[in-house]
Amino acid sequence: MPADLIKDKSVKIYKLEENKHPYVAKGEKEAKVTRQGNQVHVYMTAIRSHLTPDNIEGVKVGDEVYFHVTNLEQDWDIPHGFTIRGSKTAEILVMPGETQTLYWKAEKAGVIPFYCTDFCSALHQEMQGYIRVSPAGSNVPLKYGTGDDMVQ
Ligand SMILES: [Cu+2]
Repeated sequence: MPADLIKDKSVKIYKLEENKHPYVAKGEKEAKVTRQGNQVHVYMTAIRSHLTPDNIEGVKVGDEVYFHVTNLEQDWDIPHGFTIRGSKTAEILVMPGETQTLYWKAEKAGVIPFYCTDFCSALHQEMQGYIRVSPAGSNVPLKYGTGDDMVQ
C-alpha cells in the first residue's frame, strides 16, 4: 500500500484537553497519591525529564498500586514509558496526551525503583523515582513528592 494513503491520517498526538481518562492528571499540580483500603492510586505525570511524583512512601506490603501515568507532552514523537521493578504486567507506553495504567502489587518491604522505559531525550535517565514499601500493618503515612518536596 502506498504510504501517501495513510500518512496524512496518522494521529500525531492526543489532545490533553480531550483526555477523559478517570484518573488523568492534566498538570503536575494534579499529581497525587490516594488510598482506598488496600488500593493505592498514583496520579502521575511524565514530561521531559521527570516523573511527578517521583518519591512515594506509605505504601504497605499487600497494597495494590495503580500507576495512572499521563504523558503531558504535546509534541509529536515523544512517548514516555513506565514500569516498576518486579512488575508482572510488562511496561506501558504512553503517547503524548494519553493516560495509561500499570498495576503493581507491593509484595515485600523495601525501596523499589520505577522509571521511564522509552528513550525520550538526552535526560531520559532522569525519569525515575522510588517507592518505599513498609511492612504490612505499619503506620507510615502516605506521602509523595517530587525531588525534595514531600506533601501528605
Ligand atoms: Cu521519558
